[in-house]
Amino acid sequence: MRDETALRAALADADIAPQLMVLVQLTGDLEILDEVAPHIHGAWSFLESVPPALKQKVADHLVEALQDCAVLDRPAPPLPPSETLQRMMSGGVGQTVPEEYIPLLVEETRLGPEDPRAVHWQRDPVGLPIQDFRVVIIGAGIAGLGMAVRLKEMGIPFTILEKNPTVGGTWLENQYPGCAVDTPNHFFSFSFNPNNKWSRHFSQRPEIHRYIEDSFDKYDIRRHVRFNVEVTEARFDEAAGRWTVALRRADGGVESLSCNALITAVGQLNRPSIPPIPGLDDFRGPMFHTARWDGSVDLKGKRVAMIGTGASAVQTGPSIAPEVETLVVFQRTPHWAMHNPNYHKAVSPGNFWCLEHIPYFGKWLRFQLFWAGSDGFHASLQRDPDWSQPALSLNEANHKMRELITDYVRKELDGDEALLAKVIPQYPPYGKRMLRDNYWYRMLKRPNVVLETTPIERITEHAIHMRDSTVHEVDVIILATGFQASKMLAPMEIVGRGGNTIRQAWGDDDPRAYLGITAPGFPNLFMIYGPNTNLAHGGSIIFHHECQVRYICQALREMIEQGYSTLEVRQDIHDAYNHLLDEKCAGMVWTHPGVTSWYKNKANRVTVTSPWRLLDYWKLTQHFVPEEFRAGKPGQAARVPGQEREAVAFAGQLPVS
Ligand code: NA7
Repeated sequence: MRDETALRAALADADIAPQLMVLVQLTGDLEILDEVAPHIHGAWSFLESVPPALKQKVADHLVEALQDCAVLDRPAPPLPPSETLQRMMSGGVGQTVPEEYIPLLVEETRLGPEDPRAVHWQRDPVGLPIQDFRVVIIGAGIAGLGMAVRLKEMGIPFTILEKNPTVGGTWLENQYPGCAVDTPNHFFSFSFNPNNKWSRHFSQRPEIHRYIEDSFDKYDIRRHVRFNVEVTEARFDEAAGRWTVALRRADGGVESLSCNALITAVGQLNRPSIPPIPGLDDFRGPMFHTARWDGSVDLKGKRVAMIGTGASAVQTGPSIAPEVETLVVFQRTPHWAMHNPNYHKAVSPGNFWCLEHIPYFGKWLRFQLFWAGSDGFHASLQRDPDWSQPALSLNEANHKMRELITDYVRKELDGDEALLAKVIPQYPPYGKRMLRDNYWYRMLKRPNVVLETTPIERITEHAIHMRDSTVHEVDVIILATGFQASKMLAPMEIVGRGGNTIRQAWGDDDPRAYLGITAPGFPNLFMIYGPNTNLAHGGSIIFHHECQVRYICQALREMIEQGYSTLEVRQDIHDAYNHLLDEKCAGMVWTHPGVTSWYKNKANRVTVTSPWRLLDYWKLTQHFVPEEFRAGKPGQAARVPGQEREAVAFAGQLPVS
């Protein structure tokens, strides 16, 4: 290390766990691991009580190790054996990291020298008809970007169709004040493109959007995107094994494209849900949805109404409350919101420096955050049939969480029990999406903020009328009312084999797919962020996208290498998977009686959210299994590759945790 002073200053300020991990990795010194580990009580950086003298010892040893590396010009040390890694990881997060997670963690953090999520050709690509294969991706958000990067690596030609004038998807469209990520940023980023420059642990929208834009440029994907074109219809021609994609240009003109494989990367949360409140259209003042924020409306000094108290509302409300004259929040059902001490914090200068200059620091930080926010809560979201308070919670751990959050909220509300009773849900924590407290409760205590919990009766030209005859005169209405999540792929008309449409297959709001990626009747169609792939217990949606992208790349590889013109998941495989999925959801918090959320459809079926642990889904999508599909070659009927097998014993394959 050239600049020891800067290094020492950074280490004095940086998180101890990643420092320790780097040290152990560089030196193999497990003694210091054993010395420090007992003082680490959890994966979040604030859950350690390492004595200053011990921190200094770690720093001194690390300075020495880094100097040795630099002086000896040593190559990166080989990956420690799995047992050592497990010991290191467990020590680093103060919990036992089960052995089964190690391969996933090594992959997610890219601790090894390879890029394990890259899909390589199994046959010599020279001579394969790769250039004749055309892929269309719909959507230039995070999912479309991740897909494009991998297709590019494989040399498969593709075009991205994007309805917006630029990239970013949900991070472009949601421009409401306070919009931010609530997954820790250092793992809310592609595993192949980590970002050392996040300014905050949970960054604001502009920074995330910039990351997406930079990634499009870094991988030179932008030139593959056609902007301002909205896909209206996609129709499959079985004989040709191709999709014809109809699109509408901004000038109103229409055209069509043909491709072998169609990949939807349109997100789940981009069609605003406008509440059917009587009189909504009669309102004379500005009224807009959070995802269609009207920046031309100056809220300063205005009487503002905000309908909804979900994730968008808890970010918007505290951001506008200080400037508006009054803010009336209309809560239909309260949400649970957790406190995280890092939520509003900037990344410390020490961490920032170490991320930039110390090899592996970022990888170990990513590991730590992944562990902090992944499968830890999954077990506590399962219903205990013998639990004594089933209306309020699911099991002992879930009940403890209820009590912890309630205590926290009580403090935030200065012991205002009347307000507390209004904001603490009657359903178990995690029944709806768990929010991060963005000073929401403090906001409710402001003199210019009113929490209204009576149902809305109707809206008139200048006011919102409540069922108890209260009238709130307002100047502006903000609809923080969420999205039509279950109406997946709408409003596109997707016409599959035999002229059947996706709406016929799914109805208005009952989407199903195998692994959330592919559906029978729709050959050569793959979805990213499809049915039951949203994450609600933890994790980063980018992680899930990467799982899906790898799987899709393997499917396309199979098509190209085997010369298949069609690839369609078997109905029995799809049905068995969905049966298991429904069974799994039935025991989980989202189906708790009395909870409504965007995770479910009108029939109370969970359509959006995944019931699997991240580990399970990672395993399920790790290897494309050709026998689960029917494949067709030009001029031949589709069949199951290899021998004709009946339904594979799926229950045995699916990890049911
Ligand atoms: P959400 O989480 O779906 O929240 C929508 C909110 O709007 C929620 O509080 C709803 O109450 C409320 N709502 C919806 N319709 C009405 C009507 N008709 N009357 C009163 N209140 C209503 O959407 P967000 O945009 O906040 O977050 C969506 C996701 O985007 C988020 O989880 C992140 O993943 C990103 P309810 O709870 O249904 O009683």
